[in-house]
Parts: sequence; C-alpha cells; structure tokens
Amino acid sequence: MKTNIIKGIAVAVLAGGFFACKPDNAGKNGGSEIAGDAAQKVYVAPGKHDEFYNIVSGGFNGQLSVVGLPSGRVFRIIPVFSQFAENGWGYSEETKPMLNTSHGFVPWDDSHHVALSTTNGEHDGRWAFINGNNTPRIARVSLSTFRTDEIIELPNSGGNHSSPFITANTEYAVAGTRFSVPPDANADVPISSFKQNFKGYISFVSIDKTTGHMGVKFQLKTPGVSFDLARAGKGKSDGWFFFSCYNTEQAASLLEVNASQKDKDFILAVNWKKAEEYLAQGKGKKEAAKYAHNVYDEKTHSANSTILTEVMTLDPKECPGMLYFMPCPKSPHGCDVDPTGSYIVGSGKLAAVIPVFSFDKMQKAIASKTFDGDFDGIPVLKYDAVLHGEVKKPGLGPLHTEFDGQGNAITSFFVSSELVKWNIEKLEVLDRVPTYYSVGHLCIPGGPTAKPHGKYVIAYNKITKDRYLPTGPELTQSAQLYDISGDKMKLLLDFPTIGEPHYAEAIPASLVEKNTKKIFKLEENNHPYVAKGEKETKVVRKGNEVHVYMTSIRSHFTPDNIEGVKMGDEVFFHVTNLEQDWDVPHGFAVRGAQNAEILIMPGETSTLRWKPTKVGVTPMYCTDFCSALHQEMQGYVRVSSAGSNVPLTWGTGKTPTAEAEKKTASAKPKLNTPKVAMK
Ligand code: K7E
Ligand code: CUA
Repeated sequence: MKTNIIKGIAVAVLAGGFFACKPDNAGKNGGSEIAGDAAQKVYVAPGKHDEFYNIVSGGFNGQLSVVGLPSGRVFRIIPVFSQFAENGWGYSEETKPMLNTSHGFVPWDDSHHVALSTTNGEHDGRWAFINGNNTPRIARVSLSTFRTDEIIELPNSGGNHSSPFITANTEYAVAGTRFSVPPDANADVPISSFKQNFKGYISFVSIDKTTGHMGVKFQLKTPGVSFDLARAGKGKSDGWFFFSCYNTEQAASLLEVNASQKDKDFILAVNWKKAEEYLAQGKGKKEAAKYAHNVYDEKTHSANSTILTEVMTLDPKECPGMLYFMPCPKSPHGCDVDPTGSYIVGSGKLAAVIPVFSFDKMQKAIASKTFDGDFDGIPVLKYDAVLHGEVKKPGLGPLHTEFDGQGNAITSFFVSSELVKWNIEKLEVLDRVPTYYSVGHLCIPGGPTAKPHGKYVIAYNKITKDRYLPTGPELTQSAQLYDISGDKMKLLLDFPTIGEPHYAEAIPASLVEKNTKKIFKLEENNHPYVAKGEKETKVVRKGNEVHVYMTSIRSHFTPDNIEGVKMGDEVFFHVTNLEQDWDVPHGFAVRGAQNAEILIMPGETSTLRWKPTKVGVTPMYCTDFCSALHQEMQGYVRVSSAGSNVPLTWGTGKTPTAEAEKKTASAKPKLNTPKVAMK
C-alpha cells in the first residue's frame, strides 16, 4: 500500500519526464496562456519603484537575493554564508570572522528559508533571518544596510533545515535539526546505535528586541527523528511551535525506503512558553558543546567571532506537558500555520490528502488526554481528535502552503506541478494553476504572517527546461508570478532567480525603503585602522607586517605610491572611503592578490591582505567606476627583495623616492593631492 503510493508517484514522475507532469486543466485558466493584462500588471515604468521587496534564499549559493515585485528585477545579492568576491565578503579581514565555525572557516552553505522579523505577527521590516543547512547556522541580515550582521552556529545539530522560523514577536528564531546526530558531548558512537544515541535537537535562539543579537537560549533534546519544516503559532496559538518530522522510523540508511514505512509521521507541537517555565524552574542542564557566534559591528566595520563552549538543554522526559506529537500522513514536508493561528496544515509528500489540524481541538485532546500511546515517552494525540479535516484529492506531492488573508490557502504540488487554492474552513479546492515546472516553495507577500498582504503568489520552480534561452547544461532557476486578487489565479510573469530559491518572503516596500542606510558616518567610524582624512594616512611596519592606512576619494588613493615593502612581508591595505555621499563606493584591488577585491562604502574602512609574490612594481587600482577620472584612480607598490634596504616611504602627488631623498628623520611626505569631485 505504502510502496504503491511511492511507485505511483514515481511512475507519474517518470511518465511525465519529470517536468511535463501537467495537471488536467493546463491551459484552461493560465497554463501557457497568460492574463491579457499581464504586461500592464507587472510593468514598472523606468524610474518607478516596485511595490514589494522579495527576499529570496539562494539555496546552494549560500546567499540571499533582493528582487522587486511585480517586476521580477534583481536589485542585490546579499552574501551570507558564502564568500563573495564581488565585494570582498568573507575575503576582507573584517568579514572573515563572520564565516568562522567550530569547524574553522566554512565559506559556503546551503540556505533554504528566509524569515522576516515580525511584531505581533506582522512584518516590521527590521531583519531577515536565514538558515545554513550544511554547517548548522542562522544568520541575521539587516534590512537597513542589506548586509549580514550576525551568524550563530547551532551545536548538537546536523543539517539545519527546519530553520529559521520566528515567533510572533521575534522573541526566538527556532531551528530543528534535519539529521539527528549524537550529542556533541558523546558523539563517537556506532551509527547502528541510532535509536539509543541519536537525538533531534531543537534550538531556541533568542533575539534581542533592540539590537537583534542572537544567543542559543536553550535546546530541546527530542527523540532522533528528522525535522523538516516548522512554524510558530500566532494569535491563539502564540506560545506554541509546530514541526513536521519524518523518519519517525529512525532509520540511518536507505531512508528513501526505510523512512517511508509508516502511513503517518508526526507534527511535533512544542509549548515553548512551558519550556521557558521549566527553564526558570532550573530544569535546564548545561551540556558541553562548541559553536561559533559571529557579530559584525557597524561602528568598527569589523566582525568578531567567539567560540562558545556550553549550551542549556531541556529533556522532555523531565518536562511533562511541553511536547506532543500529532500523527500526520505521510513524510510531511511543509508545516504551516494560518493567519489566525487556529489551523496547522501538514503537507505529506507521499500523502493523498492535506490534513488540517485544529489548535482548539489539540488543546481539548491534551486536556482530555486523548492519546494514542507515546513515542519515546512523548504523548501521541489521536489523529481524529486533533483533525479539523482533510482536503481531498488536492494534487500530487504537496510541499508548502501559504495564506492569502481571505480565508484561503494556496499549496504547492511538486509532482503534479501546480498551485492549488483551497478554503481553510470548508477544505474545498477552489482553483488550480499549473507551474512550469515542479514548484517547490511558494510565497504570498506576508503569507506566513498574521496579516498577509496578498495580491500575488510566486512559485519557485525546481525545474526550468524550456522556459528560457538555453545556457548549456545549467539553466537559470525559475520563478513565476501569479495575480491572486481575483477568484482565479492568473499567471503574469516568469522571471529567473539566483541560485536555487527555496523559500522567500515578500514585504511592502513602504516598510523597508524608508529605513535604508545611505552612508556610514565617517565621524562614527571606530575601525582601529581608520584614516578619517588624508592627513591621517600613513604606512607602519610591525615586523613583517606592513599596515597601510589608506584613504579613497574621487579620484585618488592616499598614499598611491608606496616603497619599502619586501618579499616575505604581509601587507594590509586598510582603505577608508572618505566619501559621504550615497552611492559612491570605491573598490580596491592589487595585482596578484590571492583573495578578492574589496568594495568600500562611503565612510567605511575595509582591509585587503596582500602577500607579495614577486619583486617589482605592482599596480593597485579602484574597481568601481566612481567618477570621470575613475581610470586614473590607481597607484603603485614597489616590492623589493627580502634583504633590501629600500626605506619605507609613501605619498600621493610626489614620487616616494624623491621624497625619500629629501627625507629628514621624522618628516612625513607632503601631500599634494589634486581635488577632483565629479561622478
Ligand atoms: Cu521545500 Cu528546503 Cu523548504 Cu526547498 S525545502 S522546496
Ligand atoms: Cu574610485 Cu573608481
């Protein structure tokens, strides 16, 4: 029976060549047909702004991208877990610590889920959170600077997939481990001891109200299962958290078969307010663990990485009433809570129905102890006792559900490649539209919040095939925008995306635009190597280290001639961009640098480390076309052999050698810099 369903799906997939598995109504109301006024609906006139920011995860590129809706225009890539040579993220000395982990420097990750901060369950436009699935981490990105401000590693975790999901007032970003693993403190155990030794840790990462700073407040040490996705309760269910789990079979090998045995897996309901009470009562235990906490400081323009060594854990066995399992058919993926907080939707990848659970019924079942036994000591609630109802024959392979704020849900179906709209109360299918092809996540602006903004749904498709000009074996990833303002969903636009988008959120531009940071104030720059004006520029030797306190302003560097660097030296170019105008970055690059360029924003200091590899004169230059004389924004470093006695000299506007000849013991070179200020 179970295998039949799997086979059935496999056959459907194979027969459809994995991509042409079109639903019956393809073409009827938006298949390859698009709405007649589609062009008008997505057209954003030159110079006009989009209505929504779409913050999109980049999947295997470890980044976020910022897209405008409805136009689908890409504005920015925000590097998070991955080095980004374009602006020096993870290459500059200041940002390298951001990618530090208990495993050392990890310059990549796999990012699936975006969570925008909320207040009272509604978007507040402050931060975006995103997960690192590979080396378990959560990052916080500022929606003012559009930069990654903080990254925290999660101990006792393997595969941070069910992450990050936030509580209604952004008290916590919560993360469940996808791979159960033995706890860090007792990790060297046989794989065959899965049932005894492997645990599914759930991390509650607290978020400071004002600064946004994160800390692992506590972890729940749950039975070894795979947590897939999650959502916080809201409204009446605020204080609860829901996680879909698969592999309740607790298999460690060939999960394709071994973790698809049971007809029902679970949704785990966590009463986190109760967890806080137990914590306050001293029920927590500190466990040894090693994990990194990296914070970027906007004033020093530098990141600090700290390795933490213990974490607070709660054992559910000692905390009755904190956890309950709700049976959920079958290998559930998405676990989504409607805007009122009354209903929890489970999407079983191999299930023929969509079960909708009722929070009220769940409370009653808990009060009346309507249990169906337990799983590793945690009560399992009776399916019928907690079920609001099932959506029958919704489609094949349901993955994720979002809400339109009008009492309806839209669910994505990977296998039957469609979006299906249904009514939450009545559980009736209202509409379906095909996607091209095989949709994964979907996004309605504000869809996971208490007040969805509605208007559009975006399908993030897994398979692209023929939708765009071909580019060899690797094709762009594909998103599709649909109008959901009427009864019927209407396809408006295809647009390519960056990396592999999994989840994305969209937020009205009005909540974000006004807070955008335009410059960093020079007077607030506390970088230890800042030069706040050309008079403060200098070159300092400390043994083999040569520190260049450099400035950039249209259109020259100070100093732009340096001599006295020797083979074996390590040169640190600390470049301060003196500009105080919006949109005037300068770049900095040196021939043969074995890292990247750096791109320095107005008022910022950034450091490029360069280890000379050859004797000779090496050019350096600005990489960002900053003025009419941008091409002139260049200079030279002379590198001499290790034993040479060329003195350390520097300057702009005079060649350092000439200076050196006239040099008195303490005099610094006189600066004579032409002022050119145009862009
Ligand atoms: Cu469905 Cu990783 Cu959220 Cu992708 S996951 S689709
Ligand atoms: Cu500065 Cu180009």
